[in-house]
Amino acid sequence: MKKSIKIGSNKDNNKDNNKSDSYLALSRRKRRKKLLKFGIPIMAVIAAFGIFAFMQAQDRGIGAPMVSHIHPNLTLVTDGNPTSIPENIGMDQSLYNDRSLDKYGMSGMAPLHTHDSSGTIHVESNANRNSIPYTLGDFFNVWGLDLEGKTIKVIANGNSVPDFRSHKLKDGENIVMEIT
Ligand SMILES: [Cu+2]
Repeated sequence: MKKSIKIGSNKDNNKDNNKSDSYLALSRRKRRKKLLKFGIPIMAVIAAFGIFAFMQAQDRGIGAPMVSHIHPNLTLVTDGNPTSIPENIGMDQSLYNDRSLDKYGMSGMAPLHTHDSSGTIHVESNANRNSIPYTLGDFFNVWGLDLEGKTIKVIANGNSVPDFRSHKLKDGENIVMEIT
């Protein structure tokens, strides 16, 4: 009697096991489906955010060391009068206009800036922009000096510069700009 009960219960157990196995299998399949339906999009969103944050950091040049540091010299003559170039261009808010190159600058500075009124332009960049070199135009964009309607004549190391805006800045170069 006991035996038959035992056998019976074993059978029942087996049945239950089979049932629960197939139930588990079903739920596993469902879970896999759920994972595909929700898990993958969630993972994709997380990955996208990660990539976005990384690119943002890269864009801002976070942690990027200075790789280029050159010093051209600019002499400014306005209507025949020598004009000093302000210090802290690309640092003081009032002398810091075009922000499009910020990501290449060291922290708190445009990659083109001045530290004093000597006319030394500091080009300090966290990127080697050989294919898109820094130009005198970039410097004036950062400065924000209004040159609208002015006649500009530029001589760099004794050579006449046809278009100052596209003139590539070089280390130690002496640039004379006449504004009238
Ligand atoms: Cu410098």
